[in-house]
Amino acid sequence: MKLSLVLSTHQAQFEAVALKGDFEANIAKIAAWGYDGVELAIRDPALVEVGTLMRVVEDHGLAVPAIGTGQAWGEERLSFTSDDARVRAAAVARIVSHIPLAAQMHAAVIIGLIRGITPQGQGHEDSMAYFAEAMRACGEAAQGTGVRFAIEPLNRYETDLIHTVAEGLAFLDRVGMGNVGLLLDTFHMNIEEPHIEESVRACGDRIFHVHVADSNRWYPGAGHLDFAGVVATLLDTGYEGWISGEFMPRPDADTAAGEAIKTMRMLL
Ligand code: LER
Ligand code: MN
Repeated sequence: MKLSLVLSTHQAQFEAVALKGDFEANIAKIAAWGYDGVELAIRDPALVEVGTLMRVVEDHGLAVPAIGTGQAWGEERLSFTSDDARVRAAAVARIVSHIPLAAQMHAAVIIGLIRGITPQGQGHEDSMAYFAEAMRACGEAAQGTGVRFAIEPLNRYETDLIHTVAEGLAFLDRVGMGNVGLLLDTFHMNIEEPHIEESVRACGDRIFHVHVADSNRWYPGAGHLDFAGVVATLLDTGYEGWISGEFMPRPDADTAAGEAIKTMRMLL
């Protein structure tokens, strides 16, 4: 397993994005701390200079294991489950527009907050049907590209749609596409899973990506989660992918990023 850190390509409102701002300086720091890769949070690929971005990342010897897409919800309110068909179509188009970039980077595309929240007056099942339809459209658009989508169960305070691994696995069966799997985030799991290790085990080979933050969403080691148990269970499932640090920049971004890799390296 390899380690990466979440970085936004532009100023973001999402506070768990550990480092914002000066992209190249941050990439240099991430490489210097010893991370193998950087997970990029990209609101809109059309606004990103892909060539420059890749040159900076590759010059520092880093890979891009995954692309975060949640800012399109946070800042533009694009959502797979809006009650407005035009918004749903725009959300799908936005995610589909990540595919060429993701293919070039060999990155997974994260489906987190872009699924939205059930609007008032709409049934939960209608939202789930819209969500499944959107995922199938994305999965089909990525056929033959090697790009995979990682759906992230999120805690109840962020969405009403898929909180647990069990709900995530049932949803994968409903979508029925091999290029759609799960992203496990230890912060959300700590809130929603009855037993974190058992839930990791239940995923088998459907884990496409992993986020780590401690119970308080600080860096691993700053709370009370058992990361040794999580890592051992991931290994048991045969997971060979990436573990990405996605935590709050507390007490400050540099301390958090440095402490996180110390803790995670010890366990790997
Ligand atoms: C949001 O809480 C989160 O964990 C992100 O990875 C969602 O895109
Ligand atoms: Mn996450």
